[in-house]
Amino acid sequence: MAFPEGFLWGGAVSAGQYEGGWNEGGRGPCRMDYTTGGTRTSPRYVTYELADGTPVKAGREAALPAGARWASLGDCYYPNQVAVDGYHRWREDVDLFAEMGFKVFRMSIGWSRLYPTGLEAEPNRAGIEFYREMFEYMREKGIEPLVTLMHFDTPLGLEAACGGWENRALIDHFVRFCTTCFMEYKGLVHYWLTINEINNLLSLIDFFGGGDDAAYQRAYQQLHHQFVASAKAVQVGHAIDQDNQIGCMIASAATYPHTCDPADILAAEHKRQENAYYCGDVQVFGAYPTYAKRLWDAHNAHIAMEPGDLDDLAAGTVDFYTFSYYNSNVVTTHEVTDTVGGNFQVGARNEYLTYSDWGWAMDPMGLQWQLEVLYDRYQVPLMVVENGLGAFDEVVEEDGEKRIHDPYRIDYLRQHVRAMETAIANGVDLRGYTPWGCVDLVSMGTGEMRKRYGFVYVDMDDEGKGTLDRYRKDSFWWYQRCIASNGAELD
Ligand code: P53
Repeated sequence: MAFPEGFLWGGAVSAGQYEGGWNEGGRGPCRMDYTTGGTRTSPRYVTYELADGTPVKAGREAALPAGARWASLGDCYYPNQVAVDGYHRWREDVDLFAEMGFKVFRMSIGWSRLYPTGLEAEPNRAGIEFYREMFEYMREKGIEPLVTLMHFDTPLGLEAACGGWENRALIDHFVRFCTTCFMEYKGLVHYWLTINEINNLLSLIDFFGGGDDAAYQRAYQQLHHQFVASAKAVQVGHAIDQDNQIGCMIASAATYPHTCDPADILAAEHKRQENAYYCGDVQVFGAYPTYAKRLWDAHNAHIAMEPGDLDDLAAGTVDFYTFSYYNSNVVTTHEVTDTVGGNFQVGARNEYLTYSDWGWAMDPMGLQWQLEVLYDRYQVPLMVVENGLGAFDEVVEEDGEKRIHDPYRIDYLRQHVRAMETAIANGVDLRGYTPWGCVDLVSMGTGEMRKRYGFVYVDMDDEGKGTLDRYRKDSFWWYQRCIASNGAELD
């Protein structure tokens, strides 16, 4: 048997991309709610009004100017405000997951559902009960929750009061939120991830290009605070329930050198250190790696730390390592004309691979490579908690039923399941697989609905039109067979 008994097959979503219900149940806003829809080639914006009422569209990470207020503008669409209405339809979705045979469902707790501004001393009971009902229902259906505590949704109230993660005040606010989650859901949830794709703070500077030293300084400082916050959360989570298994979550695109020029080999390794290992090493080993100083020096970054921070990092190491894997990237020190476009700036084109409609290199063997390298490096259990193909789907009417034929998605997933199988045979301790957007949801990068990942189709378009009804795609039945056979039947 290739996959071990008890292997956790499932799927993944995040609160901000799935739930909607952005101003219901006492929830406070987060930045995503005021972020417009984009496309592969046109960026998303945040919107606000200046004190005199002038509307402004600004870059996604822009700070709110003094006197301005976040605002939805009449001529913009904000896909995350309604998303795919998971807030009201989660029960139907959990039923569909159960029908596919899910053992695990990765979801996130919206921080601002529990703490509307992030600053409150006491949590919002409606938010607490919302997730409790969901966890209880999942348990009834035999589905284990895998819960991300923060998935790109720092409450805007905290940004207003503190400015964001560059302010170490966020550590305590985050730990208070996590403590509430561990206490309230003790016995209902055993698997936790502290911060989604924590390394994005750093690697997205690289993907989008044009980052100056100030951008790196800010990212390294924010990351330090997130490392400490995550490590404190791990300590609290273990103290509250010894059965809690708490992991990190790293975006792990494989990074390859373009040529065998030693300069390319070194450049690719340095990129991996900066974009992936830096965060994983701190969270798994509990200390900054030896190459950290080189990374900081390259951008003249100086990290403010307080006494006790390094002790916290050492005391709050994670129990397992999880990562997202969609694609690989190519790094080179040479001039290249054949580059990859898409919503990220990702370097040279890999002539051995084919690319998705959004310009992401499809590379199943890269997943095997990642699994083997990461397991050898960390020697803690691994989980692939995001993977999948963002693609256009077409709904066709057949025999009065709506069908979605998605052989491209089945093909992508099959190859990645085979890659996991090989890695396991080669000795990797892989515990679970939760493909991204198991029910269609809003793309984080582009804000599109038409970039779909799901086994379950959601009738919703990029202007907010649709019934939000759910339909099973062909991949639904494929994944059901895959799970029922524990990964043996993939055709
Ligand atoms: P979308 C950047 C780099 C790598 C993964 O992405 C990323 C991002 C942010 O876009 O996001 C992760 O939706 C993330 C999910 C996201 C998913 O990958 O742009 O954890 O929230 O939806 C896929 O196609």
